[in-house]
Amino acid sequence: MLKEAVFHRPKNNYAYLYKENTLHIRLQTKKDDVVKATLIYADPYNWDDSGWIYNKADMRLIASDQLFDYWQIEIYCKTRRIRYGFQLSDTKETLIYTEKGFYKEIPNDDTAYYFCFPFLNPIDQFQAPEWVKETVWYQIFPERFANGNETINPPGTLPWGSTTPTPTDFFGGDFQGIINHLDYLVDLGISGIYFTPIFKAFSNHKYDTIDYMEIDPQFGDKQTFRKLVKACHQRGIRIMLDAVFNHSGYFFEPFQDVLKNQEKSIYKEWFHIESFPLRTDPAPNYDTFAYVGSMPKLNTEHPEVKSYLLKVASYWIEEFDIDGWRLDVANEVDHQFWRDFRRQVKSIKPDVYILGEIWHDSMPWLQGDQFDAVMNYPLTSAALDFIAKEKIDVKEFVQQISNVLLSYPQNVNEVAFNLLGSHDTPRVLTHCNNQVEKAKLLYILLLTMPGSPCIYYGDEIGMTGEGDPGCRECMVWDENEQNVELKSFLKKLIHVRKTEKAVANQGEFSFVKTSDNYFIYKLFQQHMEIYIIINPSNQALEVSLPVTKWNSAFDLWEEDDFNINTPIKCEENSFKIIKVNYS
Ligand code: ARE
Repeated sequence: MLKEAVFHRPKNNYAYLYKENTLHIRLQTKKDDVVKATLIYADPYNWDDSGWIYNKADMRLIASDQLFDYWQIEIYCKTRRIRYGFQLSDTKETLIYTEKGFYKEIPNDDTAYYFCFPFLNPIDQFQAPEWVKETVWYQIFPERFANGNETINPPGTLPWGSTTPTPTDFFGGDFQGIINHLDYLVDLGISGIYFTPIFKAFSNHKYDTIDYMEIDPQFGDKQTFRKLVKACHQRGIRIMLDAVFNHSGYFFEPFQDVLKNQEKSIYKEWFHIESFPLRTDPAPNYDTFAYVGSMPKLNTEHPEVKSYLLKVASYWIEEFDIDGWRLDVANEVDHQFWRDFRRQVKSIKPDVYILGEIWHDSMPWLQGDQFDAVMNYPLTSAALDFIAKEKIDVKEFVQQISNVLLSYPQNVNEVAFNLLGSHDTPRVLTHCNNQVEKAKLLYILLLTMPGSPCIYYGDEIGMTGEGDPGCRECMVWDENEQNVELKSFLKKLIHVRKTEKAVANQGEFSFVKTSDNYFIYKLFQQHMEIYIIINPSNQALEVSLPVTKWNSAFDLWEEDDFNINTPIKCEENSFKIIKVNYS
């Protein structure tokens, strides 16, 4: 056994409180090394004259990546205290792995050897809003969705869709435009909208805030925004806004005050300034987002800044009843700020969704005290590399997805913000080289994998575009120019997700079969399994489902009964969604 590869650590993604009195415990071992892993566990105070009385339970090999195997078990802890270790066997030996190292025999003279999850305090359980699990998001870049009120067009507004956007164009998208098209979103099946920033700002993207308490006049006023939120809520659509708290815009009043009064400004500590006078050339002498001089970094450790931004966060919830905050450049703001942010916003609206924009491993923010989720870009890149770009094979894709899922507790995965693209990336169909069948397979993954899926405006009608600003073209409203077939496909898929609870994050996910050119995963719920077969290859395949028990089966896509005993024909670049019931 390769002992160096064996790893476990309590109170993170390797051991966490999943639900009341229930722990998930995971273990890492070298790939293809350990053949059996058994958990040894009990209440630490469970003793008699012979020593510690422990229980044993076999763990399940749940996934593997390039280097490691991962084992998992769900344990109900009646007394809510637990010490535990692992009994590991390879073909040659059996060893006991504990917090203090490896042993040949199970030590039971002292529970101090063992890993310790001291007490399962309910308040420490990671808890995100339940509604997020069933939500299907739609991301709107307000400047480009629809122009419903030409009288508030900013100066120099171009005719809608007249040209491919440059970084500085304006086309006049606004709130009234969104209100006018809400029925379109309802028809698609959308239940949440994520808006990129809407506060008063200089640019078309509004990430350079001038006033956090005002709506940008090109979008409308507060009354129109209130109307928009209400209209959405009436239609069962939740609203998430973008909080740009890492930096302000150049024309934010406190920054303007520093520019004016330099060292004497009462706001000088609101920013991270290296020296005076402030300059932007050749590089800013103050901290910024990236090297963008027009985005001075805010000093979120400063009590006044913190108090101001927390007031902003509360205001839009209290006054407008928004349902979520997406936090821009979330990983460059201090953790303490986010802890206070969470406490504050959850005290006003306990089921508000807090979504951090982080593209990397985010466990430090997902312990239950800061964010509910992050934007799941690692899933995006695995899916695109595999299906759209054909850069990785089935095996590597499965490994990468397993890695993403194992990086977090299951309750974190259930509310992850899954996306195939955004206002920062090329559009899905462009990644797919305009092959719609590929994009459809990506949507199958997006809508059936654990997490809360988000569709970027216009992707559903087959819009294309490279990265920023190419991905920010005006929404196409002329049906003759929309890919209506793709739209109907997505509408049907959203409907399947909504009607089948196992798909909407209530089912346990696992890969069940991988071959050179296809793979199958399942979503499991009591007495029911949903199998998803994906064949991204250029050949039709005959596939059989690894089902051991079944009473009836149903093809959810074709809406027809299904005979599990006959091999399934899966066309090239195609998929199947099969529901199996058993008693
Ligand atoms: C503008 C121009 C760009 C130009 C850029 C730099 O449009 O063409 O390249 O300036 O001069 C906003 C606007 C952008 C604007 C930018 C700067 O939307 O249009 O770009 O401001 O003015 C990293 C960050 C992540 C960030 C992305 C873009 O970690 O936080 O980069 N995303 C948010 C928003 C953006 C927004 C900002 C931040 C700033 O979503 O829309 O930009 O408020 C890797 C890395 C990631 C990296 C990612 C993307 O995977 O690991 O860290 O994200 O790539 O580059």
